Amino acid sequence: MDKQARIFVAGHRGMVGSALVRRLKAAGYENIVTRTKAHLDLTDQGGVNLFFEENQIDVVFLAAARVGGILANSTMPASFIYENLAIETNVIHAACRWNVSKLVFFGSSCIYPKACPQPIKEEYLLQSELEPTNEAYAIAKIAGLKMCEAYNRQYGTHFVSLMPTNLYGPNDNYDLKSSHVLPALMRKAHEAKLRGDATLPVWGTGSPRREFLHVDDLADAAAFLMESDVNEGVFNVGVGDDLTIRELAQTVCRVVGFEGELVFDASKPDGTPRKLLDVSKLESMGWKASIALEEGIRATYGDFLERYASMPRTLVTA
Ligand code: GFB
Repeated sequence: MDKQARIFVAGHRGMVGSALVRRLKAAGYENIVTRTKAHLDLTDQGGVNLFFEENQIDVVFLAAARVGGILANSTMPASFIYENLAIETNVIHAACRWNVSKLVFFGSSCIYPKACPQPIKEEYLLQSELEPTNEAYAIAKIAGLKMCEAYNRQYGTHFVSLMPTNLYGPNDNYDLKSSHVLPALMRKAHEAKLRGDATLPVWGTGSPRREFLHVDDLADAAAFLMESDVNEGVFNVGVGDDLTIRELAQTVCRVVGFEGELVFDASKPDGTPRKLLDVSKLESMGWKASIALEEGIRATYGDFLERYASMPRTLVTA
């Protein structure tokens, strides 16, 4: 891969996009193109088309997306389906029109059916019903990967899709109304420790199982795919192992140093019972995750502490 290639990282301010920029810069890529939302609204079709017309982009990482945890997904389904469909439609179509040589699209493990056999292979897609709490987001992400396949078939483009499991790492969202479980528990445990609380509220029953991938591992997998001669397909990315939400909460508390008791709130949704990815397809090509969960959570807690002072404090705590 030419180190001078013009690489557009869409969504560079997010957790995934910022990890990609770090990874690409470390590998010596010199022409990384980014735009803030104020300068380029990816839901604006005309603006996106003009951006591609003017910028001779060689490679696209489509990491821009409306994302959120179980509560945000279930209460704002219209925003999740509209914004993600608009971003995907505009960027994928313009990338084809303006002759981008390779595009990596990022989806999510929630695209797979709720009652999937575990671990989940790529070919289980669309075999049965989706998990209702994130159906709108999943439909949008399925549309994105199907667009990549359709453009490859009709126009001979080289668009590949990565389906990461639940992600965490530096630059995560710590707003408790919209965050995923790992950053939410980190913040709650930290604040409970500061207040000297005896208990920590955890949503749901604690029994769902989740797999967690450090975002630097995802960025590494994406760079690996970009540099490979693979030009189509869907690839799961994960660590190949999962744990219960209870075990995750215990791990986060150990890292943060909160010694109180976990209290489960079964009035909050559990979501899908399990979504462990089968990662053998990417592994057979020679890529494997390398950051162990507790080590990754420790590093992420360091990042959280640096950001904590500047976080708004008007957030819900339950
Ligand atoms: O990470 P999370 O919001 O999303 O929740 P999903 C995972 C599990 O953790 C659920 C529980 O069973 C939650 O009830 N949980 C416990 C908490 N305490 C908390 C908390 O304080 N905050 C949050 N957020 N959860 C999302 C999808 O599903 O995952 C998206 O909605 C996407 O579409 C994303 O796929 C990766 O893993 O259930």
